[in-house]
Amino acid sequence: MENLNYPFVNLPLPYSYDALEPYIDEQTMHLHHDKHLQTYIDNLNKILKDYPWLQKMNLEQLVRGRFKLPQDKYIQLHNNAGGVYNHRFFFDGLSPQSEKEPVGNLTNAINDSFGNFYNLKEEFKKAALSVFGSGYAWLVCRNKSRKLEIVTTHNQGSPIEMCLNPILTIDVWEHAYYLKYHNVRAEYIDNWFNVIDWSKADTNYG
Ligand code: MN3
Repeated sequence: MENLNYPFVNLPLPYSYDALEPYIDEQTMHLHHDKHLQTYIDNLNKILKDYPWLQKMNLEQLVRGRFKLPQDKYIQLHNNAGGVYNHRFFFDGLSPQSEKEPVGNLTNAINDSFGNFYNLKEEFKKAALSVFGSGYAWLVCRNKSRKLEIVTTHNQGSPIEMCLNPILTIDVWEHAYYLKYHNVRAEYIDNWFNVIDWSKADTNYG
């Protein structure tokens, strides 16, 4: 990730808006990146403008931090910093040249933790479907044990707040899929598996 410090800018996607068709449609990508993520970025900058001491923090510190601010300001900061971090992580984890299955060290780690890739897919889909309302499902690892786990977060909560190392995520807010898939989140999840950048996921695993 680049541009980790204030002022935050909306970095261009690493692929064209229509590159993930037919799995994720062009119009959704435009709205999701240019409107939704842009709003998180604008709001984050607006809050930080009033707090020069917070401008020194990088994005991860802003997501993790428990800052002494008025309650409403703290909630706004937390939601918008999480919105920027999570969306960048989500978009960066997609690719039109998906390998369609795990690569590198991550392959062994998935087999160790889940038995095989098929089981991971089943469990991941179940988790992504279980998010009530808006949120994300994540493949993460614990920094010490290196063991893989699937977790979900609500709204713009992020696993980095729980000291978990994110590897892969799916955004299951309705804005991520409603235009194309309407209420059928399961179909969106199935199709998202076709555009995962497994090399990036393996790099995130390290
Ligand atoms: Mn989103």
